[in-house]
Amino acid sequence: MAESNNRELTEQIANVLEHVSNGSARNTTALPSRTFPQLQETAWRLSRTIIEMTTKAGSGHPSSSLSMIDILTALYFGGMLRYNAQEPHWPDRDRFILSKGHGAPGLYAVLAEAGYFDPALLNTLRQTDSPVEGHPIMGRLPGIEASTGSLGQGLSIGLGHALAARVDGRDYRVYVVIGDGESDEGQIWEAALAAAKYQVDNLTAILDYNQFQQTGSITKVMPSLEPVIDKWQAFGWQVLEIDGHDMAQVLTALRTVKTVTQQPQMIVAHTLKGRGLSPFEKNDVNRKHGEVLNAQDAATALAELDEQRTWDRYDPVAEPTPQAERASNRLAEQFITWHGESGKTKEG
Ligand SMILES: Cc1ncc(C[n+]2csc(CCOP(=O)(O)OP(=O)(O)O)c2C)c(N)n1
Repeated sequence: MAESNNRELTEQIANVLEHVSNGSARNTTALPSRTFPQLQETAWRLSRTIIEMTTKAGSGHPSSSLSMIDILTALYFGGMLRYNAQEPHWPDRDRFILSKGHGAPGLYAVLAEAGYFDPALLNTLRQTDSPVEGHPIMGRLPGIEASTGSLGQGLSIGLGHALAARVDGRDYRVYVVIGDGESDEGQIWEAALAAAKYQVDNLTAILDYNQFQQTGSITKVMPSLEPVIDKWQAFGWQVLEIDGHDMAQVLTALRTVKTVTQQPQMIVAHTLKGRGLSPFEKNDVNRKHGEVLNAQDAATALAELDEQRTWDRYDPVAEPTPQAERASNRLAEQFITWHGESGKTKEG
Protein backbone atom coordinates (compact mmCIF):
# COMPACT_ATOMS: atom_id res chain seq x y z
CA MET A 1 0.00 0.00 0.00
CA ALA A 2 1.52 3.28 -1.06
CA GLU A 3 2.08 6.01 1.43
CA SER A 4 -0.21 8.24 -0.59
CA ASN A 5 -3.08 5.89 0.19
CA ASN A 6 -2.30 6.11 3.87
CA ARG A 7 -2.31 9.85 3.51
CA GLU A 8 -5.70 9.69 1.82
CA LEU A 9 -7.02 7.61 4.68
CA THR A 10 -5.65 10.09 7.16
CA GLU A 11 -7.52 12.85 5.35
CA GLN A 12 -10.70 10.80 5.35
CA ILE A 13 -10.31 10.22 9.06
CA ALA A 14 -9.88 13.93 9.60
CA ASN A 15 -13.13 14.48 7.69
CA VAL A 16 -14.91 11.85 9.74
CA LEU A 17 -13.63 13.29 12.98
CA GLU A 18 -15.00 16.70 12.05
CA HIS A 19 -18.45 15.21 12.34
CA VAL A 20 -18.05 13.28 15.53
CA SER A 21 -17.69 13.68 19.21
CA ASN A 22 -14.78 12.07 20.99
CA GLY A 23 -16.84 8.96 21.44
CA SER A 24 -18.60 7.97 24.59
CA ALA A 25 -16.91 5.78 27.13
CA ARG A 26 -18.22 2.26 26.86
CA ASN A 27 -17.47 -0.94 28.59
CA THR A 28 -14.24 -2.09 26.99
CA THR A 29 -13.76 -5.27 28.93
CA ALA A 30 -13.31 -8.40 26.89
CA LEU A 31 -11.66 -6.80 23.89
CA PRO A 32 -9.13 -9.51 23.11
CA SER A 33 -6.13 -7.92 21.50
CA ARG A 34 -2.83 -9.01 20.05
CA THR A 35 0.25 -7.06 19.06
CA PHE A 36 0.66 -5.83 15.50
CA PRO A 37 3.08 -8.59 14.46
CA GLN A 38 0.88 -11.14 16.18
CA LEU A 39 -2.06 -9.92 14.12
CA GLN A 40 -0.08 -10.39 10.94
CA GLU A 41 0.91 -13.85 12.07
CA THR A 42 -2.71 -14.65 12.89
CA ALA A 43 -3.96 -13.52 9.46
CA TRP A 44 -1.23 -15.59 7.85
CA ARG A 45 -2.08 -18.67 9.90
CA LEU A 46 -5.83 -18.31 9.33
CA SER A 47 -5.18 -17.94 5.59
CA ARG A 48 -3.37 -21.25 5.71
CA THR A 49 -6.27 -22.79 7.61
CA ILE A 50 -8.77 -21.59 5.00
CA ILE A 51 -6.79 -23.18 2.18
CA GLU A 52 -6.20 -26.40 4.08
CA MET A 53 -9.78 -26.89 5.22
CA THR A 54 -11.38 -26.13 1.85
CA THR A 55 -8.93 -28.26 -0.12
CA LYS A 56 -9.51 -31.11 2.32
CA ALA A 57 -13.30 -30.67 2.07
CA GLY A 58 -13.14 -30.45 -1.72
CA SER A 59 -15.55 -27.52 -1.64
CA GLY A 60 -16.05 -24.17 0.00
CA HIS A 61 -15.14 -20.64 -1.00
CA PRO A 62 -11.47 -20.11 -0.22
CA SER A 63 -10.95 -17.01 -2.38
CA SER A 64 -14.01 -15.28 -0.90
CA SER A 65 -12.78 -16.15 2.60
CA LEU A 66 -9.23 -14.99 1.98
CA SER A 67 -10.23 -11.56 0.73
CA MET A 68 -11.75 -10.65 4.09
CA ILE A 69 -9.45 -12.53 6.48
CA ASP A 70 -7.28 -9.55 7.41
CA ILE A 71 -10.43 -7.60 8.27
CA LEU A 72 -11.85 -10.38 10.44
CA THR A 73 -8.47 -10.84 12.11
CA ALA A 74 -8.33 -7.15 13.03
CA LEU A 75 -11.91 -7.23 14.30
CA TYR A 76 -11.62 -10.30 16.49
CA PHE A 77 -8.01 -10.09 17.62
CA GLY A 78 -7.09 -6.42 17.30
CA GLY A 79 -9.12 -5.23 20.26
CA MET A 80 -12.05 -4.10 18.14
CA LEU A 81 -14.87 -6.58 18.73
CA ARG A 82 -16.14 -7.02 22.28
CA TYR A 83 -16.85 -10.68 22.91
CA ASN A 84 -16.30 -13.55 25.26
CA ALA A 85 -16.06 -16.92 23.56
CA GLN A 86 -16.86 -18.63 26.87
CA GLU A 87 -20.13 -16.74 26.99
CA PRO A 88 -21.38 -16.53 23.40
CA HIS A 89 -24.77 -15.11 24.39
CA TRP A 90 -23.40 -12.38 26.64
CA PRO A 91 -26.00 -9.64 26.06
CA ASP A 92 -23.43 -6.86 25.87
CA ARG A 93 -21.26 -8.52 23.24
CA ASP A 94 -20.68 -6.78 19.94
CA ARG A 95 -22.31 -8.61 17.04
CA PHE A 96 -20.49 -9.69 13.93
CA ILE A 97 -22.55 -10.81 10.95
CA LEU A 98 -21.05 -12.30 7.82
CA SER A 99 -23.66 -11.26 5.31
CA LYS A 100 -21.72 -12.83 2.42
CA GLY A 101 -22.23 -16.15 4.13
CA HIS A 102 -20.38 -18.20 1.53
CA GLY A 103 -17.17 -16.86 3.14
CA ALA A 104 -18.00 -19.20 6.02
CA PRO A 105 -14.61 -20.98 6.07
CA GLY A 106 -13.01 -17.64 6.96
CA LEU A 107 -15.51 -17.04 9.74
CA TYR A 108 -15.10 -20.57 11.09
CA ALA A 109 -11.31 -20.25 11.14
CA VAL A 110 -11.65 -17.02 13.14
CA LEU A 111 -14.24 -18.38 15.57
CA ALA A 112 -12.13 -21.46 16.27
CA GLU A 113 -9.07 -19.27 16.83
CA ALA A 114 -11.11 -17.12 19.21
CA GLY A 115 -11.99 -20.18 21.25
CA TYR A 116 -15.66 -20.59 20.37
CA PHE A 117 -15.13 -24.24 19.44
CA ASP A 118 -12.43 -26.86 18.95
CA PRO A 119 -10.31 -26.09 15.86
CA ALA A 120 -10.37 -29.82 15.10
CA LEU A 121 -13.95 -29.30 13.95
CA LEU A 122 -12.64 -27.30 10.99
CA ASN A 123 -11.56 -30.56 9.41
CA THR A 124 -15.21 -31.55 9.12
CA LEU A 125 -16.16 -28.63 6.86
CA ARG A 126 -19.15 -29.51 4.69
CA GLN A 127 -19.28 -33.13 5.86
CA THR A 128 -22.69 -34.64 6.42
CA ASP A 129 -23.93 -33.89 9.94
CA SER A 130 -21.05 -31.51 10.66
CA PRO A 131 -22.05 -28.18 12.24
CA VAL A 132 -19.32 -26.63 10.09
CA GLU A 133 -21.79 -26.10 7.29
CA GLY A 134 -21.15 -24.62 3.88
CA HIS A 135 -22.82 -21.44 5.10
CA PRO A 136 -23.13 -20.17 8.68
CA ILE A 137 -26.20 -21.43 10.52
CA MET A 138 -27.16 -19.80 13.79
CA GLY A 139 -27.36 -22.30 16.63
CA ARG A 140 -25.17 -24.88 14.90
CA LEU A 141 -21.97 -23.37 16.24
CA PRO A 142 -21.37 -20.82 19.01
CA GLY A 143 -20.43 -17.37 17.79
CA ILE A 144 -22.63 -17.37 14.70
CA GLU A 145 -25.01 -14.44 15.03
CA ALA A 146 -27.09 -14.98 11.88
CA SER A 147 -27.83 -17.63 9.30
CA THR A 148 -26.57 -16.20 6.04
CA GLY A 149 -25.86 -17.34 2.51
CA SER A 150 -28.93 -15.98 0.84
CA LEU A 151 -27.25 -12.74 -0.08
CA GLY A 152 -28.51 -9.31 0.87
CA GLN A 153 -29.99 -10.01 4.28
CA GLY A 154 -27.17 -9.56 6.75
CA LEU A 155 -27.16 -5.78 6.83
CA SER A 156 -30.87 -5.72 7.69
CA ILE A 157 -30.27 -8.26 10.45
CA GLY A 158 -27.40 -6.14 11.72
CA LEU A 159 -29.59 -3.06 11.68
CA GLY A 160 -32.16 -4.92 13.76
CA HIS A 161 -29.49 -5.75 16.34
CA ALA A 162 -28.25 -2.17 16.34
CA LEU A 163 -31.74 -0.82 16.95
CA ALA A 164 -32.34 -3.45 19.63
CA ALA A 165 -29.29 -2.17 21.48
CA ARG A 166 -30.90 1.25 21.56
CA VAL A 167 -34.22 -0.11 22.78
CA ASP A 168 -32.50 -2.24 25.44
CA GLY A 169 -30.21 0.57 26.56
CA ARG A 170 -27.06 -1.40 25.76
CA ASP A 171 -23.88 -0.03 24.20
CA TYR A 172 -22.85 -2.88 21.95
CA ARG A 173 -21.85 -2.34 18.34
CA VAL A 174 -22.70 -4.31 15.22
CA TYR A 175 -20.37 -5.11 12.34
CA VAL A 176 -21.52 -6.58 9.02
CA VAL A 177 -19.32 -7.71 6.14
CA ILE A 178 -21.02 -7.52 2.76
CA GLY A 179 -19.77 -8.37 -0.72
CA ASP A 180 -19.67 -6.23 -3.83
CA GLY A 181 -21.71 -8.78 -5.78
CA GLU A 182 -24.04 -8.94 -2.82
CA SER A 183 -24.50 -5.21 -3.22
CA ASP A 184 -26.63 -6.02 -6.30
CA GLU A 185 -29.35 -6.97 -3.81
CA GLY A 186 -31.97 -4.28 -3.23
CA GLN A 187 -32.27 -5.21 0.44
CA ILE A 188 -28.76 -3.86 1.06
CA TRP A 189 -29.94 -0.42 0.01
CA GLU A 190 -33.18 -0.67 1.98
CA ALA A 191 -31.10 -1.31 5.09
CA ALA A 192 -28.81 1.57 4.13
CA LEU A 193 -31.74 3.97 3.92
CA ALA A 194 -33.29 2.84 7.19
CA ALA A 195 -29.99 2.92 9.11
CA ALA A 196 -29.42 6.52 8.05
CA LYS A 197 -33.01 7.49 8.87
CA TYR A 198 -32.66 6.16 12.41
CA GLN A 199 -29.15 7.62 12.79
CA VAL A 200 -27.85 4.24 13.84
CA ASP A 201 -24.29 4.97 14.87
CA ASN A 202 -23.53 1.57 16.40
CA LEU A 203 -23.65 -0.11 12.99
CA THR A 204 -20.61 -0.54 10.77
CA ALA A 205 -20.74 -2.19 7.38
CA ILE A 206 -17.56 -3.33 5.70
CA LEU A 207 -17.58 -3.83 1.96
CA ASP A 208 -15.20 -6.59 0.90
CA TYR A 209 -14.47 -4.86 -2.37
CA ASN A 210 -12.59 -7.58 -4.22
CA GLN A 211 -14.19 -6.53 -7.53
CA PHE A 212 -15.41 -10.02 -8.41
CA GLN A 213 -18.66 -11.84 -7.89
CA GLN A 214 -19.93 -15.26 -8.90
CA THR A 215 -19.98 -14.95 -12.67
CA GLY A 216 -17.34 -12.35 -13.34
CA SER A 217 -15.95 -8.96 -12.50
CA ILE A 218 -18.05 -6.13 -11.16
CA THR A 219 -17.12 -4.06 -14.20
CA LYS A 220 -18.95 -6.58 -16.38
CA VAL A 221 -21.78 -7.77 -14.16
CA MET A 222 -22.80 -4.58 -12.39
CA PRO A 223 -20.53 -1.65 -13.30
CA SER A 224 -23.04 0.83 -11.91
CA LEU A 225 -22.02 -0.15 -8.39
CA GLU A 226 -19.54 2.67 -8.94
CA PRO A 227 -19.14 5.29 -7.69
CA VAL A 228 -19.71 3.18 -4.59
CA ILE A 229 -18.30 5.67 -2.11
CA ASP A 230 -20.53 8.47 -3.41
CA LYS A 231 -23.51 6.12 -3.18
CA TRP A 232 -22.98 5.27 0.49
CA GLN A 233 -22.33 8.89 1.32
CA ALA A 234 -25.49 9.89 -0.52
CA PHE A 235 -27.35 7.33 1.56
CA GLY A 236 -26.21 9.19 4.66
CA TRP A 237 -23.33 7.01 5.82
CA GLN A 238 -19.86 8.01 6.96
CA VAL A 239 -17.47 6.31 4.56
CA LEU A 240 -13.83 5.32 4.92
CA GLU A 241 -11.83 3.73 2.11
CA ILE A 242 -8.91 1.46 2.92
CA ASP A 243 -6.64 -1.30 1.69
CA GLY A 244 -8.31 -4.31 3.29
CA HIS A 245 -5.03 -6.21 3.47
CA ASP A 246 -3.09 -3.49 5.25
CA MET A 247 -3.46 -4.32 8.91
CA ALA A 248 -2.61 -0.81 10.08
CA GLN A 249 -5.26 0.70 7.85
CA VAL A 250 -7.88 -1.85 8.85
CA LEU A 251 -7.23 -1.24 12.55
CA THR A 252 -7.27 2.50 12.09
CA ALA A 253 -10.55 2.46 10.20
CA LEU A 254 -12.16 0.17 12.77
CA ARG A 255 -10.98 2.47 15.52
CA THR A 256 -12.26 5.54 13.70
CA VAL A 257 -15.79 4.29 13.09
CA LYS A 258 -16.29 3.83 16.82
CA THR A 259 -16.09 7.58 17.26
CA VAL A 260 -18.84 8.43 14.79
CA THR A 261 -22.14 9.58 16.21
CA GLN A 262 -25.62 9.78 14.65
CA GLN A 263 -24.58 8.08 11.42
CA PRO A 264 -23.93 4.49 10.37
CA GLN A 265 -20.47 3.85 8.92
CA MET A 266 -19.24 2.08 5.82
CA ILE A 267 -15.65 0.91 5.37
CA VAL A 268 -14.94 0.27 1.71
CA ALA A 269 -12.07 -2.21 1.87
CA HIS A 270 -10.17 -2.85 -1.34
CA THR A 271 -9.25 -6.51 -1.29
CA LEU A 272 -8.05 -9.30 -3.52
CA LYS A 273 -10.17 -12.36 -4.06
CA GLY A 274 -7.69 -15.03 -3.02
CA ARG A 275 -5.51 -12.49 -1.17
CA GLY A 276 -3.16 -12.21 -4.13
CA LEU A 277 -2.06 -15.85 -4.10
CA SER A 278 -1.22 -16.89 -7.64
CA PRO A 279 -3.24 -20.14 -7.85
CA PHE A 280 -6.38 -18.06 -7.50
CA GLU A 281 -5.32 -15.71 -10.26
CA LYS A 282 -4.13 -17.99 -13.02
CA ASN A 283 -6.27 -18.52 -16.11
CA ASP A 284 -9.31 -17.33 -14.32
CA VAL A 285 -10.76 -13.84 -14.43
CA ASN A 286 -13.22 -14.79 -11.70
CA ARG A 287 -10.62 -15.69 -9.08
CA LYS A 288 -12.22 -19.14 -8.91
CA HIS A 289 -15.40 -18.20 -7.13
CA GLY A 290 -16.42 -21.15 -4.98
CA GLU A 291 -13.68 -23.35 -6.34
CA VAL A 292 -11.14 -24.98 -4.10
CA LEU A 293 -7.48 -25.48 -4.91
CA ASN A 294 -6.28 -28.95 -5.78
CA ALA A 295 -3.45 -30.37 -3.67
CA GLN A 296 -0.73 -29.05 -5.94
CA ASP A 297 -2.14 -25.52 -6.17
CA ALA A 298 -2.78 -25.52 -2.43
CA ALA A 299 0.88 -26.36 -1.85
CA THR A 300 1.87 -23.44 -4.10
CA ALA A 301 -0.48 -21.07 -2.26
CA LEU A 302 0.85 -22.17 1.12
CA ALA A 303 4.43 -21.69 -0.07
CA GLU A 304 3.57 -18.17 -1.24
CA LEU A 305 2.02 -17.47 2.12
CA ASP A 306 5.21 -18.64 3.79
CA GLU A 307 7.14 -16.06 1.80
CA GLN A 308 5.04 -13.39 3.50
CA ARG A 309 6.45 -14.24 6.91
CA THR A 310 8.20 -10.92 7.51
CA TRP A 311 6.88 -10.16 10.98
CA ASP A 312 9.32 -12.64 12.54
CA ARG A 313 11.88 -9.90 12.08
CA TYR A 314 9.56 -7.14 13.19
CA ASP A 315 11.17 -4.79 15.61
CA PRO A 316 9.47 -1.41 15.48
CA VAL A 317 12.56 0.34 16.83
CA ALA A 318 15.61 -1.44 15.42
CA GLU A 319 14.53 -2.96 12.17
CA PRO A 320 11.33 -1.64 10.65
CA THR A 321 9.54 -3.95 8.26
CA PRO A 322 7.91 -2.48 5.16
CA GLN A 323 4.73 -2.21 7.22
CA ALA A 324 6.52 -0.27 9.91
CA GLU A 325 8.16 1.95 7.33
CA ARG A 326 4.85 2.77 5.75
CA ALA A 327 3.77 3.54 9.25
CA SER A 328 6.10 6.51 9.34
CA ASN A 329 3.52 8.92 7.99
CA ARG A 330 0.72 10.59 9.85
CA LEU A 331 -1.50 7.54 9.75
CA ALA A 332 1.08 5.60 11.69
CA GLU A 333 1.47 8.37 14.21
CA GLN A 334 -2.24 8.03 14.78
CA PHE A 335 -1.87 4.27 14.94
CA ILE A 336 0.87 4.48 17.57
CA THR A 337 -1.19 6.93 19.58
CA TRP A 338 -4.03 4.48 19.62
CA HIS A 339 -2.18 1.22 19.84
CA GLY A 340 1.07 2.04 21.62
CA GLU A 341 4.66 1.52 20.49
CA SER A 342 4.46 -2.25 20.65
CA GLY A 343 1.26 -2.27 18.66
CA LYS A 344 -0.73 -3.53 21.62
CA THR A 345 -4.06 -1.82 21.98
CA LYS A 346 -4.82 0.10 25.10
CA GLU A 347 -7.72 -2.15 25.96
CA GLY A 348 -5.58 -5.27 25.80
C1 LIG B 1 -29.95 -14.13 -2.97
C2 LIG B 1 -28.80 -14.88 -3.58
N1 LIG B 1 -28.61 -14.84 -4.92
C3 LIG B 1 -27.59 -15.51 -5.49
C4 LIG B 1 -26.74 -16.24 -4.71
C5 LIG B 1 -25.62 -17.04 -5.37
N2 LIG B 1 -24.32 -16.47 -5.06
C6 LIG B 1 -23.51 -17.02 -4.14
S1 LIG B 1 -22.07 -16.20 -3.97
C7 LIG B 1 -22.49 -15.09 -5.15
C8 LIG B 1 -21.56 -13.98 -5.54
C9 LIG B 1 -21.31 -13.05 -4.43
O1 LIG B 1 -20.37 -12.09 -4.82
P1 LIG B 1 -19.72 -11.16 -3.75
O2 LIG B 1 -20.76 -10.62 -2.86
O3 LIG B 1 -18.91 -10.17 -4.49
O4 LIG B 1 -18.83 -12.12 -2.91
P2 LIG B 1 -17.28 -12.51 -3.10
O5 LIG B 1 -16.91 -12.19 -4.50
O6 LIG B 1 -16.55 -11.70 -2.13
O7 LIG B 1 -17.23 -13.95 -2.81
C10 LIG B 1 -23.76 -15.38 -5.67
C11 LIG B 1 -24.41 -14.59 -6.72
C12 LIG B 1 -26.97 -16.27 -3.33
N3 LIG B 1 -26.17 -16.96 -2.51
N4 LIG B 1 -27.99 -15.56 -2.79
